[in-house]
Amino acid sequence: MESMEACFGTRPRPALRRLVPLLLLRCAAPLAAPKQAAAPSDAERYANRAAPGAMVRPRMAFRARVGDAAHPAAAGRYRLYLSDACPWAHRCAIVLKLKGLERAVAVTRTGPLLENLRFAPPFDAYRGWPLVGDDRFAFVDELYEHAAPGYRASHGDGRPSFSVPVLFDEATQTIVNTESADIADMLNSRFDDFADRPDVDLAPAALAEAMEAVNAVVYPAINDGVYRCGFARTQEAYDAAHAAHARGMREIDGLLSRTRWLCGDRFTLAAVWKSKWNALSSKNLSISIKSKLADVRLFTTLARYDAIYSIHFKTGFRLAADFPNLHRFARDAMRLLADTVDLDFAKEHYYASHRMLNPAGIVPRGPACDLLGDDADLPPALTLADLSR
Ligand SMILES: N[C@@H](CCC(=O)N[C@@H](CS)C(=O)NCC(=O)O)C(=O)O
Repeated sequence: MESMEACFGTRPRPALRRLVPLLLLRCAAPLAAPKQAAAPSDAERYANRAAPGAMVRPRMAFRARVGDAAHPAAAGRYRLYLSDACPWAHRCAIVLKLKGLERAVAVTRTGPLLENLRFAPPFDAYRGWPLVGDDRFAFVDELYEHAAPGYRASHGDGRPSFSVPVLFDEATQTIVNTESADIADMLNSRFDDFADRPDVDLAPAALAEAMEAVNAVVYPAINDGVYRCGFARTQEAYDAAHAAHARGMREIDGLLSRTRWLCGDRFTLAAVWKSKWNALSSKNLSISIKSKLADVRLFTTLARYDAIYSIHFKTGFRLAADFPNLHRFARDAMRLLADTVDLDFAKEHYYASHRMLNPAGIVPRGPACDLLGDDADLPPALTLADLSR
């Protein structure tokens, strides 16, 4: 989320380092179904407190679930508000497509520019995204206010978050959830009775621990890591964010030199993290897993990386040149997911919405970053059948 509220945390510890023991524990635990109850969000668990001026995401206000008594699963009842610019919303668009839910869940898309986005107060004029073809709401702020009257006022002088994705319940006229990880999981698992492809399963319960282990690096260091670089407000915060990001990119690139997907057909967590955790290898921790939601999450960041994050967010790397395995992964996934990517639209959003980072709103030409093209070096493209249970 493009949160601009600074966090003046005091502990200068890179986020990734704090995650290592967590990842270790999670990987060592027996595989188990995910617990639904009151699990903290990624944002809460991996809050970025690396340095004064570090970006911190606000806690998402809406975390209900389809399948709860108030929100039973049904076709034609829910609407998803998405922006093709947003990597978090992109997760949901991908799951929607792969599951074949386009007829069961309505979708409203946004225009490219956040209306009156500012870095500092006052935030009264901030409207969020314009909604395309919506006859009820012109901007996302109206949707939030309709579903939760007083939402803007509840933020006082702070900037209200009018983020997408939003999963909206037309029957109750309420927002169910605004957290992409939750929404993607719900689309994957709660709408099977209405999906064209109910057999596609992007997050089998048996692999929950393994996916979580990968996400524990991909989320803070890569998905959110690029934002932590881009919205750092001090050199110190940027340096800390960049160091954690660079480390995560190198580690995931290293993992992908050995597997096709993040949780490739078979890999040992000990091998993945061997450089840091030699002690682990003696414990023979091996988990058999296939391509899962973790890959979706990595892809949405990589698809925007060269054209946007490396320039606009000062992440400082070029995928193709600097991370050959991440680049191979992105090209491989792109063959199945190309029609969910609109890079020109995303570029316009980032460069022209974030005037505090790019005052003239100039959208750079290039760099050339066509992930499609000659794929003779890649295995046969992933198919929907490959994703089925
Ligand atoms: N935690 C949220 C973050 C979503 C998010 O950051 N969305 C951004 C676009 S990339 C947004 O809508 N920002 C506008 C705002 O927060 O007002 C999620 O993963 O769903």
